[in-house]
Amino acid sequence: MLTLYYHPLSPISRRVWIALLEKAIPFEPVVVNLTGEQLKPEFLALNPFHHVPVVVDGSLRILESLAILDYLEARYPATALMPQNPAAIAQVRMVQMVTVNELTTKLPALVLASDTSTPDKSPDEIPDKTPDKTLNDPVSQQVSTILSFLNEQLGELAFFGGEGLSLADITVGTALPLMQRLGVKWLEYAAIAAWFERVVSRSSWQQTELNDVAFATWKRWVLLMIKQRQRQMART
Ligand SMILES: N[C@@H](CCC(=O)N[C@@H](CS)C(=O)NCC(=O)O)C(=O)O
Repeated sequence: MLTLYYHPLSPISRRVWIALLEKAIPFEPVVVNLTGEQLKPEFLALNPFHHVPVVVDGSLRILESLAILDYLEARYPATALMPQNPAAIAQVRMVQMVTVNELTTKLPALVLASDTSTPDKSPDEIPDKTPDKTLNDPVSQQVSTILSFLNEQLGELAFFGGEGLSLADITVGTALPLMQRLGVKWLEYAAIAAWFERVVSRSSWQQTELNDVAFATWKRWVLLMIKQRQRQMART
């Protein structure tokens, strides 16, 4: 049986977790405690970059969430999560890459903006706390550009790439719930608003959604990561 090394608070693991549920692939879940277990030699032998998710299927070990999604699609095609026509394939991959390169890179700034517990922050470091309303700071402007792009890509489609759930829906659909909880709204983007309700109401999303306590823990992890990076930068 396939093994998924993951953590339930990891939004990137959640991509793979949802794909496994959608495809009804049986798997053995192994939680990797991200407060240090990922740095132990046993896990580094699986992923030298100390990240979850990792999938092991027989003698095959795969890291990088998008590579894992491609593997699952090719190996377990019965429930297809990739369209067939060239333009739709390009759209799926484009939305995945925009999520990875543009959208998720804004999450740390949004977490920082929503944090009220760090009095040592200088006001210059604190982005606007209501990005949905003002859209007047650089991060909110960038988020708005991404949402507008996604809304245009979706158009009249039910899902990115066509009428069935795709790998793009899974990739962007596991990042946007975090943005929503951090205060980003997309009321003016009607296609995104309808699509969002469509995906988050699915059983696979419901089964893997963070509760409020887990979300608060995830936010603390991100803040810790930001501080660690700031300390590293100060040392160099
Ligand atoms: N590019 C990787 C990124 C995975 C990643 O950043 N995972 C985070 C959790 S969301 C992690 O394992 N962090 C622990 C660490 O870096 O030590 C992928 O897509 O799989």
